[in-house]
Amino acid sequence: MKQSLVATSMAAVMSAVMSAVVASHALADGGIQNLALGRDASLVSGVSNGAALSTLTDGIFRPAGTQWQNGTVWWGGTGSVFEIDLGGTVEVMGAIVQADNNDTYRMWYRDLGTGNYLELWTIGTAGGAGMRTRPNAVDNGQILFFDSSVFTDSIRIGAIGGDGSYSLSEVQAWGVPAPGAVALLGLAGLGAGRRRR
Ligand SMILES: [Ca+2]
Ligand SMILES: [Ca+2]
Repeated sequence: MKQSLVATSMAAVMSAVMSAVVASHALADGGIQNLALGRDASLVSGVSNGAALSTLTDGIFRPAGTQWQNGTVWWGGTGSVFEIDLGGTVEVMGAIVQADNNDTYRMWYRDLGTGNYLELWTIGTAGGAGMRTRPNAVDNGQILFFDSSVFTDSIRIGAIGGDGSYSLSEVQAWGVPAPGAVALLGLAGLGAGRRRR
């Protein structure tokens, strides 16, 4: 009998948590924003040439097909990694990146528990030439939504392969700021507390 009550109680807690998760995402659909906009970008390793790193997060794309070194942040080799400080804990759901068309880039996010940077999006090549937006080369507003959102405070991006000549002009991380994340963590704590009784 007691076990049955515990099971029922746990089911109720899990149901509440899941409802909150769904509600959080429903809210996000209306309030999603570019969390990287205006945030500090820095060079973690390697070299950077051309435009200021602030152009990575200024919300402005280069005209599609712009030559790769024209008004962009550019470099050679795969040693350069850039970091964007998201200004606190956020929930990142998707991203948009404009980069040289004929290379593969990768975006990582900082795991809040371990501090390690984990793979978030492998950004493939795009048709055409020069600067091209991913995921949609003809629509700078289309977001690539990840299979699952991540809670983080920092993302990194770099080139992982291509012709050795790399460039970026815009990096956007779309999602919701801290309040949603804090609410979720609070609910998780509530569930843990009830389970201990
Ligand atoms: Ca830009
Ligand atoms: Ca290239």
